[in-house]
This record gives sequence, structure tokens and C-alpha cells, in this order.
Amino acid sequence: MKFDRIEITEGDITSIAVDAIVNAANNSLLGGGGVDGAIHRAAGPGLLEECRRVGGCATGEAKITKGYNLQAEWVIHTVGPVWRGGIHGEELLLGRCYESCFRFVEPYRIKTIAFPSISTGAYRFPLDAAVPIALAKIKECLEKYPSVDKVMIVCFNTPVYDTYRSVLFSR
Ligand code: AR6
Repeated sequence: MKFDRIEITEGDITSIAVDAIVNAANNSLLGGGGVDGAIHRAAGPGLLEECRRVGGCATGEAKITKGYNLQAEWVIHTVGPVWRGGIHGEELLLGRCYESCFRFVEPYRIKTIAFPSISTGAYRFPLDAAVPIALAKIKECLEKYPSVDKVMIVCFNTPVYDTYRSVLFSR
């Protein structure tokens, strides 16, 4: 099966011009380091203000806000699991993050969406375990939501980029 609606790219998600970018946030939604910090810096203070009103997000779920100074109109904030050895439902929760983000595509008419590599930074989810889950879920969701034209996976460094490409093109 061909998945030409998936594009893997190396770069900074804050500069990607898509309808929605996904943030790898924490349960407070009040900002942090990594991609979360970069998104808040690039979006400006309006984002934090709206996130305060949202009032947090459970692990595996997602919330949507406007994109403020970003090129993306929307930011979908999801909270990945912290890796604790893999015996606390981490794989299930990571898959659920992707599914939760896709729930916004129809109501918000999102046709292009960009994901970072959720949980594989500060939350220490092993890349080799996370990437097959991310790609399988994205493929599943692309079949479920035919209105989505393109999913970009934005890799911040070469090991992440190489892992996504090798898993995507190995099957
Ligand atoms: N664009 C794309 N990817 C990025 C960017 C960027 N600008 N910056 C970092 N990454 P992490 P997590 C990559 O730690 O593991 C925050 O403090 C990074 O290289 O951002 O889900 C939150 O507030 C890695 O591949 O997210 C939470 O407390 C990936 O994004 C916690 O970190 C995810 O790394 C969430 O941890």
C-alpha cells in the first residue's frame, strides 16, 4: 500500500506552514522545554493565555488552541506517556495520542497536520519502539480520515529522521 500522504522531514516544527501542528506537551499545558517550549516561544503569549483557560490535558488525550503567531492556524496539544520501562501502558498511550489528535481534523477542517516525535525526548520513550507505533497509527488514521491531504512528521535531528524513514520504507 502506498502512503504518499505521509511526508517525513527534518527541521523545526514551528516554521512549518500547515493547518495544524501538534505539540508534545505535559499535563498542565502550561509550557515546558523541547518542542513545547519552542512552540510557545514562536506562538507568543496568547498561546499560554489560552492554554491556561483549557485547564490541562490527560495523558493520551489532546486539546486544540489557536496558533497565534505561528504559520499554523491551530496547535493540537497532546500529552505523551513518560517511559517507565514499557510496562505501564506506554505503548497504548502513545498510540492514543495520535488518535486523539486526528479527532480534531474533521470539526476544524484540518487538511494538513504536522507531528513531532511525541514522547521521545524528555519523556524518554525509546525511538525504535515509538516510531513503529507512530507510523502505524498515522496510517490507520489516514484511512479513517480521507479528508486529510498530508501528514508531516517533523524530525528535529538526523537519528529521528533516519529511524522514521527506515521504518516507513521497510514495509
Ligand atoms: N521541532 C520539532 N521537533 C522538536 C523541536 C522542534 N522545534 N524541539 C524538539 N523536538 P520533547 P516529549 C523534538 O522533549 O519527549 C516538554 O518539556 C525532540 O528532539 O519535546 O514528549 C513538555 O512540556 C524529540 O525528538 O517532548 C513535557 O514536559 C521530540 O521533539 C515534555 O517535554 C519530543 O521531545 C514532553 O516530552
